[in-house]
Amino acid sequence: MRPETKAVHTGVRKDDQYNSVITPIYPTTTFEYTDIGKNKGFDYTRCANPTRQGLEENIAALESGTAAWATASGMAAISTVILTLRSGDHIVAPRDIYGGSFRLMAKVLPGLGIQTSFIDMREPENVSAALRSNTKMVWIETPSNPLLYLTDVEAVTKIAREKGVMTVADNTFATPYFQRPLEQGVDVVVHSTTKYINGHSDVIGGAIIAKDETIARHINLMYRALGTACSPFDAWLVLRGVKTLPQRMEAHQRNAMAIARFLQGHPGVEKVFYPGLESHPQRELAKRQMSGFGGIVSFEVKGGLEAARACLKAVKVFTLAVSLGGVEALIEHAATMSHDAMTPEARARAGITDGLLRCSPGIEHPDDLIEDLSQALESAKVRT
Ligand code: LCS
Repeated sequence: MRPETKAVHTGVRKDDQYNSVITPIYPTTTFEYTDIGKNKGFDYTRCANPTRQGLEENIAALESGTAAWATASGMAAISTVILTLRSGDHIVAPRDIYGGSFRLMAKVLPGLGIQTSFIDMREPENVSAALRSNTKMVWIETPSNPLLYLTDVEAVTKIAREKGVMTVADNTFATPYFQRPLEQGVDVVVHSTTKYINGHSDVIGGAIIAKDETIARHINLMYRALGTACSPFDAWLVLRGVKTLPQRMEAHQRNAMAIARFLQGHPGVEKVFYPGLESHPQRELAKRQMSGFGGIVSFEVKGGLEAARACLKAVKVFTLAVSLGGVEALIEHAATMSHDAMTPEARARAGITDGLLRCSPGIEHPDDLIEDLSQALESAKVRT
C-alpha cells in the first residue's frame, strides 16, 4: 500500500460487536483475565491498549518499522530511547537540535553518567572524529530544528554501524511522508506526534519506531518500566489526525516553498533557511534522501532582536507561539522560545541568532501568509 492508503487504513481496529468503521476508544485501565495466564492480549493500559495499538500499527507501517510505541510526548519518546543507555555511555548529537533534546542531553544525562558531544553533523567526517570507545548512540535530527540543517543519513549510519553504535533519528520535521530513516539504515526513529503526525495542535504526544526485534525488546522494557505511554483518548486523536498526514504535508510544503521564495528576495531579510531553495547548500542531499523538503522555514531578519520583535508584534495570520506542524500558521523566536534551554554559547555555536524566526505555515492559502509576512517585515523596517 502507498502512504496515502496506509495512513487511512492501517491500525484501524474496527470493533467486532457493532462493526464501527473507525477505531473505538478503550479508556479502560485494565482487562479481565478468564483464567491464570488467559486474557484477550491486553492486561494493563500502561503496557498496551487496543486504541493505542491501532495508532502504533499505523505509525510502524508509515515508517517501515517492525514495532512502534505511542508515548505521552515527544520528550517521553526521546527519554525512553535514551534511557536504554547506561552510566559511562556516550552520545554524539548535532549541535543544532531541538532545545528540549539539548536540555535532556546537556543538563540531565550528565547526572546519570551519560555524556553527549554536540557536533556539526552536516559533515559525516565530524561523526567519525567524535566517536569514542564508549559511544553507544548517534543521535540524528534531520532536517534540524530550527536551522533545517541536514544529516547524510546513509553516510552517518554506515560510520556508526562499522563501530557497532546504534543510530536514532528524530523524524519530526520531515515525517514518514517525506523521509523514512529506517529504510536508510537508522535503527530507531522518534517523533513528536504533537507536530505534523497529529497535525491539529490539540495533543501532546510522541512515538518510537524500531527497525529490529532486539532493539524493540530493550525499548519495550523501558516503555513499560518508565510508564511513558499516552492515554487511549490521545492515541485516538492522533490516529484521527494521521489519516490526513500526506495531504497536509503537501499543503505545508507548498506554503513553505512559497514563503521561502518570497523571503529570499526581501530586502529586510538577512538569510533564509529552507532545503527546497536552489540556494540551500544541502539541496542535493535533501533530494537524495527525502521525497519532499518539508514545511518549516526559518529566516534571519535584518536588525536583530528589535527587528524580530517588531515583526512578531505585527503578524496577524501567523500566531506567535512555540510548536509547529499544525493546520494553522505559527511563528516563533527560537533564541527565547524553542531554544531557550541552550546557553547563549551553545546557540552561537549552532548558529541560532537573536534575529532568527521560525515559521510553521499551516494549510492556509499561501498568498495570505505571504501578505502577512510582507506587512510584518514592513513594520520591522519602519521601527528599526
Ligand atoms: N523533537 C523535535 C524535533 C521537536 O521539535 C520537539 C518539540 C520535540 C522533539 C519534543 O516533542 P514534545 O515533547 O514537545 O511533543 N518542539 C517544539 C518546538 O520547536 N517548539 O515547541 C516544542
